[in-house]
Parts: sequence; C-alpha cells; structure tokens
Amino acid sequence: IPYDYVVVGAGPAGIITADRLSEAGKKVLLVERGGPSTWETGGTYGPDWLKGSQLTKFDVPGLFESMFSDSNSFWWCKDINVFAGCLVGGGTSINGALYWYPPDIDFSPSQGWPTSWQNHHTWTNKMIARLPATDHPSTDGKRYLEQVFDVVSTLLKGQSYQQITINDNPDYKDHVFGYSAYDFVGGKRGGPVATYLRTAKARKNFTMKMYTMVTGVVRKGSTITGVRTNDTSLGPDGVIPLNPKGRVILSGGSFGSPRILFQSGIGPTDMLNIVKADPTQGPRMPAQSAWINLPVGENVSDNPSINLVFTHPSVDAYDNWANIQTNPRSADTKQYLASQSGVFAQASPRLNFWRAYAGSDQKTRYLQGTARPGAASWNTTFPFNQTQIFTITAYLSTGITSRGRIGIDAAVQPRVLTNPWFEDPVDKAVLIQGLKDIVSNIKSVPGMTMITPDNQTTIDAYVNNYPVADMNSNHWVGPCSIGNSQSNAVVDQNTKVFGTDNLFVLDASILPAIPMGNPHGAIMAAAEQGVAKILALSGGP
Ligand code: 6FA
Ligand code: ABL
Repeated sequence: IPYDYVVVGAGPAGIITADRLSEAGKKVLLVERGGPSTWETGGTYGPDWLKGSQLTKFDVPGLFESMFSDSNSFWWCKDINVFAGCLVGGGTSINGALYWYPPDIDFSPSQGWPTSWQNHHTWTNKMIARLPATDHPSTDGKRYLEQVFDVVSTLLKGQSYQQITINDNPDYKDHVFGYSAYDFVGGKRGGPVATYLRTAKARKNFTMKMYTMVTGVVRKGSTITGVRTNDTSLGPDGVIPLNPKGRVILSGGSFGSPRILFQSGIGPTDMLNIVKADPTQGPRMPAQSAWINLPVGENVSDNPSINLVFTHPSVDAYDNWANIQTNPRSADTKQYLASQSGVFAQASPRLNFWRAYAGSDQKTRYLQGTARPGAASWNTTFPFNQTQIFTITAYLSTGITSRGRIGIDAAVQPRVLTNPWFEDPVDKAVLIQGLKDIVSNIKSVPGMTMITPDNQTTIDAYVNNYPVADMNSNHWVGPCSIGNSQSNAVVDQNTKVFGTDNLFVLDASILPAIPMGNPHGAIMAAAEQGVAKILALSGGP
C-alpha cells in the first residue's frame, strides 16, 4: 500500500515530523536504520542491576556517561567516524539531554534563516507544550551531587554573572548561569520518544519500520516516486512506493541526510562521482543528465569546544562515572529503582552559563559553558586528588564564522571533509579570551585548582596544542542549509530540496548556523515549524 509520506530517520526531527503528519491524517511510514532504545520502544539492553525493572540503559539518565565507556556500543552508527546515534530516538536516545528553548536569534535572518521563519514562538511553544524542560529531573524535586554547581557559581558570580532559570529567559544569554535543564520526564529519558513517538504509534495511519536502511530516493527528473531501502519486504527491489502526490522527508541527521541525497544524484559533482564509481550504489543513481547540483555538505558548523579540568575539595567526582554501569553505589541505585529519584535521575552536567563577546571583527560571538563532575582526560605534572575532579567545557556558539564540509569517502561512508572549527582565526581568539576569563578569578575560590592545563602551561599554548578532533562538540548542523537561493542553500523556505517537486529535508542539517545552546531543542522547534510549512504547501497528498 503506497504511503502519503515517507519520513527517513527516527531521530528527534523525524519523530516530530511523523507525529504531526499522522496527526493530520496522512498515511505515514517512519523508516529507521537502527533498532529499539528505551523500554517502551522494545529495548532491553542494560546492566544487571536494571533486570526486572522495565528500564534500559537508555531510560536511566545517570547512565549517560557510560555511553562512552561501555564496550558494547551498538547504538553508535558504525559507518560514521564521529558520534551519531543509530537507534530509535537518534541522538536523543544517547545524548546528555541538555535541552534549551531556542532564543529568537536561533531563527533570525542574521543566522541565515528565511524571514518566514522569524515567528518561531508558535512552533517553539508547541514543542514546549509537548515536552517541557526540567532543571530538577529527580522525581522528589531535590537536586543531587550539586558541589560542582556551588563551586562554579561562586567563580562566575565573581565575574558579574547572574543566576537565572535559563529556560525562563531564552533570549537572556549574556553573563548568566543556571542549573542544567533537560528533557527528562519522570526521572527517565523523555525526549521525543516518550512523547511524540508515543502519540504517533497510537494512530492506525502511522507505521514505523526499524532496521531498515534507506539508500536513496527513486526519481523521474524532479519527481520522487519511491524510497529505496535494503528491505525487499517493503516493495519490489526494496523500493517503498509513494502515492501519486506523495512526499519524502529526509530526517537522517547531518551525516545521514547528505549521503541519501548524494546517492539520489543530488549534490556537488565531486560527491556524485564517488557514488557513481561505487559498484553497488553507482548503477542505482539517476543518469548524469538528471543530477541536481546543490551545495549539499557545505556550510557545516559545530561548536569548537575546549575542556578545562579542575579539582576542589568539596567535589564528589562520582568516581568519574566509571562504576555506574557495573559497580554502582548501591544506595543510589536502590533509590532510583524505588522512585526514579537521586543521582541516577540526572545526566552528568550540573551548571550551564553564557556570555557574549565582541570579536576584533566587530561581530558578536557567544560563549557557552557546561560544568560537570569528572573528566574525559587530564594532563598535569602535579599530583592531584582524582576523587575531586570536575570539568568546565567552553563552547563557542552563536556568531561563529568558521564553516566546514561533510561528504562521503570512497566507500560512500559519511565523513567530515573539512573541520568546521577555527577556520576563522577570530573564532579562536574569542574562545581563548573566554577561557582566560573563566579562570581569571580562580584564586578567589578557595581550594579550586586547575589541573588541565596545569600552571606550567598557558591557555594559549593549551589551545594551540589541543587535539583538533577533541574540539568536536557533536552538534553538527548545516550541510543541507535552508535559504532563499540554490546557489548557497539546499532546501527552500518550506524545507523542499531545490530542483525537486516532493523531496524535503527536516533535521539538524537544515540549520544554517549553530544554535545558542546544545542544539536538540532548536532542532525540534525547527521540525515543528517545518512540518507545518510542508502540510500547508499545496500539491501534496
Ligand atoms: N544535543 C543537545 O541538545 N543536548 C545534549 O546534551 C546533547 N548531547 C549529545 C551527546 O552527548 C552526544 C554523544 C551526541 C552524539 C550528540 C549530542 N547532542 C546533544 C546533539 C543532538 O543529539 C543532535 O543534534 C540531534 O540528535 C540531531 O537530531 P536529528 O534529528 O537531526 O538527527 P539524529 O542523528 O538524532 O537522528 C537521525 C536518525 O536517522 C537516526 O536515528 C539514524 O539512525 C537515522 N538514519 C540516518 N540515516 C538513515 C538511513 N539512511 N536510513 C534510515 N535511517 C537513517
Ligand atoms: C552535549 O551536547 C555534547 O554533545 C556532549 O559531548 C556532552 O557530553 C553532553 N552534551 C553533556 O554535556 C560529553 C561527556 O560529558 C563527556 O564525558 C564525553 O567525553 C564527551 O561528551 C564526548 O564528546
């Protein structure tokens, strides 16, 4: 039976899109290459201490840091060499779940958005209505492991920062700090899976197919007639049929969606030639005369980020989260299992802050900081107490001018071709200034010691020698940027791919610039707005 809409990818954007389309009565298929995540999606994976609880690793916020240390890591996309979630929920099933309501600037023309996107509150508010943020996710309303908050807030108050409830003031992002906010629900991972996907699944006109890889769209010139998959049960040769007026929406994320476009003959010629040369994908491509030349993969941004590592005698580093999965503190797991409260009801971050900077080019750039117990790595020549370590990650955010490129390698695997960090030296200068400011008054916080960089290393030297890949923030946006012209954008103001009649992209890849905060809030608000624009567009099913 042909579908009205095929949505590719069950990440946050794809889930919201499929839910709203099915709510509007359309016949919708949501196709996901990965398998289940949380318990309600059919997932079962987790440590022994969760046995019998109807909870998985993905449900328990306090297991977040184990995503990086667990030897069984089936949730990462194995063909992508940066972190990306390939399972139901996409990134939102494995991420830190930091959740920020987008400020107005996130959708402003100054960031590359078409003017028709400025009235974002209507759509942002729809998202908030479905999925409100919390900065106290434990079900007893208490906050746990708050020492890092106390130490870092003392530091920031000495720099004239004010404490606010960050999501009560989304536009207020200069010299502010507050408790970390999340989209956890009831002490468990919430996000789009526990909200939008739940309502979609209750509808008869919605179907989700897992473990199904989309390789491309089938098209006659500008018209898409089907979606090619590796699953022959979905249609002849694995091609999912589409209604005559049907539409396809790619929500495969900033690495997944560009690859699907390349394999459909849409993108820059160098990338399409790689696909053409591939023995499997090449023969499936449209003829070269039908290729559509668009800047797919260009205009990519991700926050450059640098970690500073400290100790403080008051801090409980929670054993650097090393034991949370296999040998957790039993009082904490008991509490969590009994009532979804305590340390395990929250991911690792405890405090977030923002500050605006004027660069030497007169452009405004924002610095974001995240503070958490523990550290991914450290490097010091001095002795220190490992039980007291904590990290401040400094991200350069809205206003960064550096851009990179995403493409594919010779094996047609998504790859970063040009790193998007510090291409512009002003970005680097501002981040260095921000790092210096963060520690400018460290001596006024008794007992606070920076161990990385240690006092034998200057901030400048530390940044100059920082391993480039460690600057990756996992916040990739932009390879299918929205815009008014196909000379510098891939999708138009309705998220339709230029040069096509019925192909859309709606996920992180359409954001023309990095949002103010960790991006999944802005991405979900964009999905709410984008799907409304698609539904309003004439000519559809
Ligand atoms: N963002 C935040 O806002 N807060 C955070 O705390 C945060 N933390 C992290 C984090 O700790 C890690 C380790 C990572 C990797 C990301 C984090 N992010 C955070 C970023 C955030 O998760 C992403 O920006 C967000 O999930 C992007 O949403 P999208 O909907 O654009 O894309 P996804 O990658 O989430 O989902 C794409 C889905 O499509 C996946 O499920 C994938 O399996 C599927 N897919 C891709 N290609 C496909 C294909 N060809 N066929 C079928 N399915 C496909
Ligand atoms: C994010 O938005 C980032 O994308 C993640 O990198 C970050 O998590 C989470 N939010 C939480 O702030 C960090 C972990 O805390 C580190 O332990 C890990 O080494 C790092 O991600 C890997 O990128």
